[in-house]
Amino acid sequence: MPSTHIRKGWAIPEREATPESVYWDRRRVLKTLGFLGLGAASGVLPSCDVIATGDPVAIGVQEHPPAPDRYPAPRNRRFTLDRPVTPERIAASYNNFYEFSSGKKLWNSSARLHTHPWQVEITGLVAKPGITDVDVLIRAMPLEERLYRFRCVEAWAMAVPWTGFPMRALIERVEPLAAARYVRFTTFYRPEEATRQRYGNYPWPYTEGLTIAEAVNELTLLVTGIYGHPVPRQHGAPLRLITPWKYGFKSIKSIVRIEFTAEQPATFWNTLAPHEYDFWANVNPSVPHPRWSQGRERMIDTGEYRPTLLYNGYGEWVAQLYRL
Ligand SMILES: Nc1nc2c(c(=O)[nH]1)N[C@H]1C(S)=C(S)[C@@H](COP(=O)(O)O)O[C@H]1N2
Ligand SMILES: [Mo]
Repeated sequence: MPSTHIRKGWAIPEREATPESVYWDRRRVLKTLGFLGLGAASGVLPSCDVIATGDPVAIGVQEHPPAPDRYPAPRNRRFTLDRPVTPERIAASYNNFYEFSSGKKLWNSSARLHTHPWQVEITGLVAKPGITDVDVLIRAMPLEERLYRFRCVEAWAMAVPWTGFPMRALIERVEPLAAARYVRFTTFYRPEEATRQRYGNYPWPYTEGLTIAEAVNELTLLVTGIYGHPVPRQHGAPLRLITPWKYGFKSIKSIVRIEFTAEQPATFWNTLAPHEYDFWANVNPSVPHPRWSQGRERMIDTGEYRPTLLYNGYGEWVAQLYRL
C-alpha cells in the first residue's frame, strides 16, 4: 500500500543502533549529510510486498525499492557487449549469495532479507562521513544503465544491464582524506534472516575492498538496479558493487558500510582461502585457479564456452592501474 511515512536519512531505528552508531551526534550527522545535498527523501513508495509467485524474477523484487521512479535510467552507450544479454530469468535464478545458500538456487531463500528501511554508512578517513537512507543516497546520484560482461571465479559468465551510479560520483562528494588508500565494503550481518550467517567457519559479515584508484575508475559501479528496474534481493538489493574486470566475488552485495582506510582491508574470500582468492582478483585467463583453468568460461544461458579475456575485456579502462 502507498506509504506516506518518509524516513529522514539520519533516523536510525533503536534496534539497529550499534555501539558505533551511537557515537553519531545528530547535529553532526545532519551537517555532514550535506555531502549529498539533500532535502527530505521524496517520491511515492510503491505498492505492497510482492507475493511469491514461483517466478524467480518477481520473487526477488524488493519490498519498498528505493527511488523506483528513476527506472529505467538512461543507457550509457560507451559500454557495449560482444555477446547476447543473458535472459533476466536465468540471471535471477543462478546466483552466488553465501549468506543464504552455498548453491545457486537461492532466489527463494534470499527473499527473507528485509531491504527496507536500509541505511548506508560512509566512514573512516573521509572529510564528510555520514549515515544515510539508501533512498536518499540513490536520489542524490546520477543513475545510468550499462551493459557489462560478468565473470565469476568459478568460470561461469553472463552479460547483464546494470543500473547504478559511478562510485566516483560518491567519492567526490564525501572527499576521502589524503591518508585514505583503500575502500572497504561491508554487507549486512543478520543471522535471523540469512540462515548461513548463524553458523561459524565463515568470516561474516562479507567484506570486500578496492584501492582508491580502482574505486574511482570509470567502470566501478554502485548498482541499484538490473534489467531496467530496482535490483532484486538475490542480486544484492538494495545496493551492491560491480567491478566488471574482476572476478564476481569482488562485487559485494547488500552493502551497509563503505569505509576509507589507510591499510589494505581483509576480505571475505581472501581470509577464507588466501591461496585461492587474492585481493586483486583481476580476470586473467593465463593464471589458473589452483583447482581449475581460467582459460574459458561457460555462459549460464546457452552453456556455450567462450575464451576468457584478460581483465574480462576491460583492459582499455584498467590495464594502466596494474602496470609496474
Ligand atoms: N554479500 C555477498 N556478496 C557477494 C557474494 C556473497 O556470497 N555475499 N557472492 C559473490 C560472488 S562469488 C559472485 S559471482 C557474485 C554473484 O552475483 P549475482 O548473483 O548477482 O550474479 O556476487 C558476489 N557478491
Ligand atoms: Mo563468484
